[in-house]
Amino acid sequence: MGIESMVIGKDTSEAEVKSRMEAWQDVLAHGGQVAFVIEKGALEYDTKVSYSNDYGMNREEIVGRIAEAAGDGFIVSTTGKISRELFEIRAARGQGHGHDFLTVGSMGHCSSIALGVAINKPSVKVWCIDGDGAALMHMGAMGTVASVAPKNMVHIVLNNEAHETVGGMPTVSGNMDLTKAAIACGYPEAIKVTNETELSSALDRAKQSDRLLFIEIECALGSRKDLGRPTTTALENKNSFMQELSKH
Ligand SMILES: Cc1ncc(C[n+]2csc(CCOP(=O)(O)OP(=O)(O)O)c2C)c(N)n1
Repeated sequence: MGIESMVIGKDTSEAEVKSRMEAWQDVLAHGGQVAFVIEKGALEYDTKVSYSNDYGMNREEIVGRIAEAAGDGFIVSTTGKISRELFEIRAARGQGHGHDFLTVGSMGHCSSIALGVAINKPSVKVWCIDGDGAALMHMGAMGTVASVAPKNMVHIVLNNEAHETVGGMPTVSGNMDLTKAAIACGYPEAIKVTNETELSSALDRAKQSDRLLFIEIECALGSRKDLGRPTTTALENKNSFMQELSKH
């Protein structure tokens, strides 16, 4: 792409950055682009930033509950730790991964992918597990999902009011009402879950429901320190998901 770059690591000095900036003046003066690539741990702050919300339910436990409720259904999960947690839950339970599509990288697109599956496989139930940041990133998808309103789809948003996967920076979902937004978009039914009891009844409702359902679940920030990453490639995941779907 013709973009000059410099990797900044732990040992890079300020002088090195400064001299590279000077060397790049000519590129910038001619409308060119330059990039710094910052390695993990390269930057430090004196003040520790910590994010929090007021919610109590743990995201990984909620994902586990949804996987249990989904049973033989198919799950399309969003980018980030939600999919990583789902992958590890399946492994811990000795289950395969063929009923899960992990939307690696494509933040905001899992409800659109779930919609495509739901339209084309009306005999299976499709459970979409979204994040608030991802849902907000491509919120237009909610209007599309609601306008099609597949009877066999459940759209769940785990709302921790943050981009937890990448550090916990707040989203704007704390200033708005996603459940009301879903109704305004045209979802025929939308439920907000704030505690364990409501979670159980919402998941029961989702199992029985024969119309498009939206569920927003308030959840705490944080995740396991030792949370791993899927051990299968995205291509393997897609192929096994399609193979399982083709049986229906
Ligand atoms: C277009 C795009 N921007 C940024 C990212 C990096 N990214 C991966 S997960 C994530 C945060 C997702 O936040 P949310 O959907 O709220 O889920 P949470 O991590 O809080 O569970 C970000 C910013 C990405 N994958 N794609």
